This record gives sequence, C-alpha cells and structure tokens, in this order.
Amino acid sequence: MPLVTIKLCMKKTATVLLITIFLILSVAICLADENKDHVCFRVLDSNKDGNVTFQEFEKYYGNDQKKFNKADMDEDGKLTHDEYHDLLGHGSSQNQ
Ligand SMILES: [Ca+2]
Ligand SMILES: [Ca+2]
Repeated sequence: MPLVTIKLCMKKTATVLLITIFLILSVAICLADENKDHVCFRVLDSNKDGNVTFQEFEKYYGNDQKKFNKADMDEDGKLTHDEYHDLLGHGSSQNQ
C-alpha cells in the first residue's frame, strides 16, 4: 500500500474517531446536565421529532401513564420540551 493511501486512511479513521468521541461526550454532558434522576429530553426523544410520546417516555420512566398525563398539559398524547421541563420543575415541589 502506498504511503499516501495509508496516511489518507489514518486521517479518515481519526476523523471517525473524533466524531464518535464528540457524540459520546455530548450525550454524557446532556445526561450530567441537570439532576441525575432525570433523563435529558434529547435522550428521551429517541426518534428526534421534537416530541416525546408515551412509548418513548416509558422506556426510561416505566409504564407510568399518570406521570405522563400530568406532564402532557394540552393532552395531545406527546410531551414537548416545555411540558417535560414543567413536569420536572413542579415534581420536586410536591414532596409531602
Ligand atoms: Ca419522539
Ligand atoms: Ca402535549
């Protein structure tokens, strides 16, 4: 294999490696973002359409329809980023 090809190949590998590290880091930062018992909206929204459906929600929070309905203010069956964050914000003030 000519040296130029090897160099190009290494460059490609390094780029892929960098992108992978970046992706892992961004998810890690996302998860460490706020408190640890809450899942980042970006992680919850697994198909990245900007809404979290109950199917997406239950992967992390279990089959908790009550919690989901509480968060779903306009009752359209999916959570927006704001609805999700309202749930987190209000949840902590309801300690008995
Ligand atoms: Ca989604
Ligand atoms: Ca909604």
